[in-house]
Amino acid sequence: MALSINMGLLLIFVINVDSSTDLLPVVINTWAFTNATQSAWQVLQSGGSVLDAVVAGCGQCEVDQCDGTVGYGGSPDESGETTLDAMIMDGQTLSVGAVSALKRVKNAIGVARAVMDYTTHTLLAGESATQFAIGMGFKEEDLHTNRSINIWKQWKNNHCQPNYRKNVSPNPRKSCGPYKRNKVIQNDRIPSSRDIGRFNHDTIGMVVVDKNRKVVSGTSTNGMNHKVPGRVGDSPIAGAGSYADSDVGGAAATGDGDVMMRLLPSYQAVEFMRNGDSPSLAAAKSIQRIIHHYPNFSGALIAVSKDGQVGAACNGIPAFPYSVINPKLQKVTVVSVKCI
Ligand code: SD4
Repeated sequence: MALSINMGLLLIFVINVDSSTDLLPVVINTWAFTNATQSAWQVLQSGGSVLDAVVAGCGQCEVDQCDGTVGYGGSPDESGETTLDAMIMDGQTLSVGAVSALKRVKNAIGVARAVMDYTTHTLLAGESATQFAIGMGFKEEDLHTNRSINIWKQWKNNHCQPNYRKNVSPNPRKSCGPYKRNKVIQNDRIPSSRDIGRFNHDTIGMVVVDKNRKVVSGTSTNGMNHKVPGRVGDSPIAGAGSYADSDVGGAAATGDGDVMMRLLPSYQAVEFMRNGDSPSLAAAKSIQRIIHHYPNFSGALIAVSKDGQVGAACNGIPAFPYSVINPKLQKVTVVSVKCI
């Protein structure tokens, strides 16, 4: 904003740079996945769209196999197979493209984008999502690696622990399957949440806002180690894994997806921002709402307003790092927030 004041002969120009222009465009993503942040930023710098930036950023993590929990070769399910969840959401149109339990295709975020661009659906799942991807020209590949095979073998040798089954025999806390249903069902009085740490359960969740305040969010993950085959987490679910609305801003989540998809924390954070909360407060209030129901919840949320203000909140780990870049920072910066 430039303001000129005519004071008789003295003409004073006061240049007041609106601080929000320093904050846009912005790329923010979960964890210290800085290559992903940089890739998204480069797309914006070379004139690419916000959608392209999110696809490039999340796609970078799929190639890098960030922490082994994004992309191929991680989180083998009970049968040893890696399957992928991803989504992208356009805050201008509220269009969403998502894939869940995607098999044998590495570029899950690319397939999510294809669901958005080439169908009027929102989410494709499992083997059918794979067939859609192949039809759209994505390469069919084996997602196993030596690492994922070894993780699976160790799990088998460790009596299939940890294990996500319940109310079945033999006791899933001690033995591998096959399992049969118990006659008596016992459900936890206080719902539990799984132990999620820095290296066992990380999703890339990204939000990009361009200088025209267009907001796009996305996620990509291989889910949870040793999940029951067919399990889908929060990451491909709009409002859970991420949410974007260019009227307000965006948010993205990481952590225990089985819990988060019940409380839609990304949607909730955007709604808190719509009602006037800062991104930090909106993220904290969304995490608080989860803790109210699941005190042992492990996970984190990033949030960004359409003006480029950023914030994050977390629970169940000591601290949560996220990566961010904007014109003010000039380089990708990892910020750590202390958890609740
Ligand atoms: C899920 N939220 O599938 C995802 C995975 C994750 O950190 O790590 N998030 O539950």
